[in-house]
Amino acid sequence: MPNFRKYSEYNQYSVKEMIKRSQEFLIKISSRRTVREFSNKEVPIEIIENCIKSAGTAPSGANLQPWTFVAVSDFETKKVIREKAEEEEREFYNHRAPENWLEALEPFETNANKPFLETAPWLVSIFVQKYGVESSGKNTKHYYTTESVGIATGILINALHYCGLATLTHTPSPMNFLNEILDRPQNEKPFLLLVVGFPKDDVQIPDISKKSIEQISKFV
Ligand code: IYR
Repeated sequence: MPNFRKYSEYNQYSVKEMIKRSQEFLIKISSRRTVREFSNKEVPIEIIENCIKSAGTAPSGANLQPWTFVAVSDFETKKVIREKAEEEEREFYNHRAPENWLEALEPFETNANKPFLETAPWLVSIFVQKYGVESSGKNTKHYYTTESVGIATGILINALHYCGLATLTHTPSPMNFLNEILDRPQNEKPFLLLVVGFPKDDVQIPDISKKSIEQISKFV
């Protein structure tokens, strides 16, 4: 059992300071946009490592931290990931996707072509550990795995944005090919593939907006 200790790293602010910080954070996070075209400019590994460390601070069911982040910069590996992802995407766009799904995607002008999987300097493949495996080989239970990895991924996206990097949450479906390419065990299920780097010069983004506070919340 863990011991308890004083929460000495907690920061307390005045209400005035809290309001200011909430406004500052809102401005900062509101400038995050998904991009689909990346520059090939390198991003130092230290930044990616620190952002993954940040993601690793996320709360998780019973603190079992049911995630694995595989950061890929090796060009040959990125190339194979692109080939396999495009195979799945062609199947999706040409056969599997229902008409209304394709319609919903129209504003984003996405298609089966995924050059960013080679261009971007980093692909972070995020896996959910559906259960744990002890060194003896015995399986152990994990709890709320999807919720936990979703929260960690949110922190990762936020950390990368804070550093001045752009991301694209890419979800080729099915993504099982990532287990094979990245040599991940059976208890790990691909969650999503986060494309990370600098936006291409003068990148264009869809002119879309977020829902208002009234639309997304209710105060009772
Ligand atoms: N995975 C496909 C399709 C796709 C689906 C949704 I929902 C998006 O928001 C974006 C794309 C692709 O990556 O093109």
